[in-house]
Amino acid sequence: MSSNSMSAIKLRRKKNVKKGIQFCLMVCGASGTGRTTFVNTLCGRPVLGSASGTTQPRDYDDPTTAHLEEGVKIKPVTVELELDEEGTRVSLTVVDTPGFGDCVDNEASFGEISTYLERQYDDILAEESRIKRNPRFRDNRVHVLLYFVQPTGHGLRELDIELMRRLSPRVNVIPVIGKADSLTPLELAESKKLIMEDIEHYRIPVYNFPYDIEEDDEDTVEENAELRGLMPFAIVGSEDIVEVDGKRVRARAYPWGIVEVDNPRHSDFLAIRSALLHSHLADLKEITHDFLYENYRTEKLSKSVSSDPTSASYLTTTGPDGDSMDPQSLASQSVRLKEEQLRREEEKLREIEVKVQREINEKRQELLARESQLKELESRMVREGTPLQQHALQHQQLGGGNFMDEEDDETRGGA
Ligand SMILES: Nc1nc2c(ncn2[C@@H]2O[C@H](COP(=O)(O)OP(=O)(O)O)[C@@H](O)[C@H]2O)c(=O)[nH]1
Ligand SMILES: [Mg+2]
Repeated sequence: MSSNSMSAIKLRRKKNVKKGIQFCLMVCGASGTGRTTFVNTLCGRPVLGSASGTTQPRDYDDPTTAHLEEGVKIKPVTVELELDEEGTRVSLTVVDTPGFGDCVDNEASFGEISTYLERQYDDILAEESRIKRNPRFRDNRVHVLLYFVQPTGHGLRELDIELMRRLSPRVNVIPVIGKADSLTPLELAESKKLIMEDIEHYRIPVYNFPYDIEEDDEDTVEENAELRGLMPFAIVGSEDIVEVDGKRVRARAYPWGIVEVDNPRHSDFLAIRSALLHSHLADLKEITHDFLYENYRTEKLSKSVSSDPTSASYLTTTGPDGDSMDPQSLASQSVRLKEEQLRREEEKLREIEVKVQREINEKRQELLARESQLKELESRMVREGTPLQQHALQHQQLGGGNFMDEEDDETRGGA
């Protein structure tokens, strides 16, 4: 291998290392709950910009644009984050969703968000069933959704319940309270309690830092219990740097004091940041792939099978009233679908093989026919004793040697 291609491989490896672990975060919630500010705080730079598409902070004092949402289209943005001095990197994709408020059609934005989540699953599903994989394929599945609850001091609104309920079968939902510095510590504690009570009461399957006292080690149990105890996380975001005790920190400065983003006594920002980007990144990805995606895949495949009239034989696995099937028959069904597809591919290949074989046989037949023609011609010449000159000429035409030599030989041999 040339040194050139060796260094190309090295370079590629370096690039892969540099790119880091991929992770995708979606932020969702009512307009003005601090989603954009949180993302920019998390990334340490203005990743999500204003409505005009620039990265300048938006002018909220302008009454003509203050009510506008920042871009109604769901568009992922990817940033490379260096997490520590050792160079641990995360390639973070952030998906901001259109905010909703009292005057917006909430149903439409619910639909848009869940369609987005499902589309990422569909892409994987399609890629998985391709015979030849696309090397440039990008997995854009959302691993976690931070749902921003307004800092009202109350529990959840109907809208919050509805949305979290609808999206939690498709994505890990973690509830947070946006702009938590609007509440006093007492109000915040009370609000957290009410929100968790609502989540329990309405049985919303949020991501609750699952652990198993019997199976997991002590540290994991302790860490997860602590994080669970913080739910819903109190978020404070700020893109401003303020000097506190001679140190420059990210904070919000008010006439009555300073709220520090990274101070655990002021907000849960550090806790959620470290859970998302360090401690629970892998778990969130695993649940997304092994559980949420797997469920979606099963649902989708069973639906497409039972709606496909050509595969009537599979219908027998559906319950008598069209109910969904039990997991085992669903699993065996998806195996059967794969087998069916492979069988069809094999058939196609066999057809091609047969066609090529037939063409080869035809050519061989042709060749044999020509050979026997040639032989016949030769023996006829011998039989008829063709005049010398003509014979030689014919011989030459048939690929024989030099005319004069032939003549010599014939003269001698014939004597
Ligand atoms: N008090 C307070 N205000 C915030 C916080 N985060 C953002 N804001 C302000 O709330 C307003 C809306 O924030 P933005 O991030 O655009 O919210 P989004 O509509 O959910 O994206 C802006 O004026 C922000 O400066 C916070 O943690 N605390
Ligand atoms: Mg925003």
